[in-house]
Amino acid sequence: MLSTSYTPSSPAPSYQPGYSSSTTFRNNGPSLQLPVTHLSTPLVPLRRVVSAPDTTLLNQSTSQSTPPPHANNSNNVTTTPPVMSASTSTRTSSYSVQRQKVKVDPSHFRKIRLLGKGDVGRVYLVEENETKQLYALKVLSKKEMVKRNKVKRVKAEQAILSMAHHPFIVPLHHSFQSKDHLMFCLEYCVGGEFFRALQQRPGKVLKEHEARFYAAEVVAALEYLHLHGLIYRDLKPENILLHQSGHLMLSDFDLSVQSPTTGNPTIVHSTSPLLFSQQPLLDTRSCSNVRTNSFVGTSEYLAPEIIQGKGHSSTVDWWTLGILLYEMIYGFTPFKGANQNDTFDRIMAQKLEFPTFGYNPYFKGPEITPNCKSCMRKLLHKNENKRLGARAGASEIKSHAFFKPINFALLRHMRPPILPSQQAKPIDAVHFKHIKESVSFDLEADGSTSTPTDNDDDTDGGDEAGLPTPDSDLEDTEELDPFADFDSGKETGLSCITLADALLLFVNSNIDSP
Ligand code: ISQ
Repeated sequence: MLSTSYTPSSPAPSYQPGYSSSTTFRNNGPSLQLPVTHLSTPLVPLRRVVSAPDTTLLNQSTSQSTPPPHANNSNNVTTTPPVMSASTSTRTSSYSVQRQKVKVDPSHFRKIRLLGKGDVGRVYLVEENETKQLYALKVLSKKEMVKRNKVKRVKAEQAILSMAHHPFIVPLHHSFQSKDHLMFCLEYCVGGEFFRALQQRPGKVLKEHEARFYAAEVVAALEYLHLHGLIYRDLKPENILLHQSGHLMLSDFDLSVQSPTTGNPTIVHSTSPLLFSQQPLLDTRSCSNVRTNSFVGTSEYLAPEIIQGKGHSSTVDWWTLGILLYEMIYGFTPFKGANQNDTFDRIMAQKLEFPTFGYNPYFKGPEITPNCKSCMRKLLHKNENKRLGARAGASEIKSHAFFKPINFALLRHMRPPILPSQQAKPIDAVHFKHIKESVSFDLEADGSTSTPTDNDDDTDGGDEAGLPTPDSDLEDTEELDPFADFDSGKETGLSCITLADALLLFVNSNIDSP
C-alpha cells in the first residue's frame, strides 16, 4: 500500500517521482470529527434538483420530488409510484421503494447475465419475477468485505445511495442480503458504461457541444452531492453509465465520502467583475471546509492535492471534471505518463497543453473554442484554492462562458448526443461486453454457491467468514453480524437514512477504510 506524501526533494515511502510502481495508490488519513450537536438535527433533504437549487426548500419539513427522467422510458424499468412517508419520516421520494415494509430477497429475481466485474463484486442484469422489471444487481461477498476491511465502507456506500435522489445519480431500489452476499438492487442503465460509448466514437472523441452536454450533467450531479456534503472523488468515464434515455448517471460510490457537517448554501458576491459573472453566486460547497486524506483513485484522474496527501475538499471533483472534459474532447487524459509515478510527476508539474488538430485524424472539425480551453484550464488549476469552483462551487462552473449555451434547468429535457439502441431489447444488454462467468452465481440458491468476486472464482464462498446466518445459533445483532442493518426493508436500518445517519456512517467508515 502506498501513502500519498508528495515530496519531490525527499523521497517518501509513497510517491517517489521517477519511481515506477504498479501498487495501488491509496492513503489512509485521519477520520473527521463529528460535532455531536449535528447528530440530533437531521437535515431535510432537498427535492430532486438539476438546476440551481432552490434554497427556500432547505428548511421545509417535507420535500417534493419531480419524476426522474427515466420514469416513462421505454425499457420498462419503471420506478415505483410515490410512497407517502410515515409521520415520523424525515424523507420522501417520488420513486423510492425503501420506505415500504417490503421484504425483498434474492428469490424475487431471476438472473439474466453478468454485466460487469469489479474489484470486490459483480453486477448482474436481473429481472424481478413478479413485475418483470429489469434491474442491475450489484453483488458483494460478505466474506470479502470482512477480509478486506470494507464493512464500514460498504455500509457508507449504501447510506449514500439510499440518500441520493437525483436524475443523474443511479437510483438504489433495494438493498438486501443473503447468507453470503450483500446486494444493491440498482436502476438498470441500458446504455452501459459511458467509457465504452466514448471508445466507440470515431477517434474516441466527442464534439465540443456534446462534451459540454455531458459535462453539464456531471456538474448538476456533483452540485447535488456537494450540497449534501458528499465528495464523489472518483469521476471517470468508467463510473458513468448511460440510461436508456441517453442521460448519464453516476454510479459507484465506493470511494465517496460524506462530510460531518453540511451548511446551507450561501450567496457569494463577486469582488472582481473579471473573475466571475456580475450575478451573485450560490455557494454550493457544503463540504468545502472538509478535508479528507483517505483515498484510492484512478491515477490519471487524481488531483495534485491528493497526490501530495495534504487532504482534499470538494474541489477535487472539479479537477476530475476538467480531466473528464479533456478526455471527452481529445480522446486521452492530459497528464498520462509512462507509468503511475510518471503520471503523478506530470499532474504535479506539467503545464496543461492542448493538442493541435492533426494529432488525431478525427479533429477535422472546428477548433476547440477558447471558452472550452479556458474552462479546462481553470478546472485543472493545480492550486485547488484558485481552481474554478473553489470559491462558490458548482455555481461558478455553471456561469463560466463555456456553459452559456446550457440551460441547467432544462438539462434533462435536452436530447442527449448518444442514444442507446432503441431497436435492441433492454434484456439483451447489447451495450455491455460479454463477460464469461467462470463461477455461476445462482440467485435462488444463494448461500450455497461460490462467492462471486474477481479474485476468488475458484474458492468456496460458503460461510467460512464465520458470519452469523439465519440458522446459526448466534444472535442476529449488530455486534455479531456486521451487516445486520444492511437491508433496506428493515425499519431500524438505513432504509430511511437521514443525513445524520449518513454522517455517522461516514465518520465510522473512515476509521477502518479501505
Ligand atoms: C446499472 N446498470 C448497468 C450497470 C450497472 C453497473 C453498476 C451499477 C449500476 C448499473
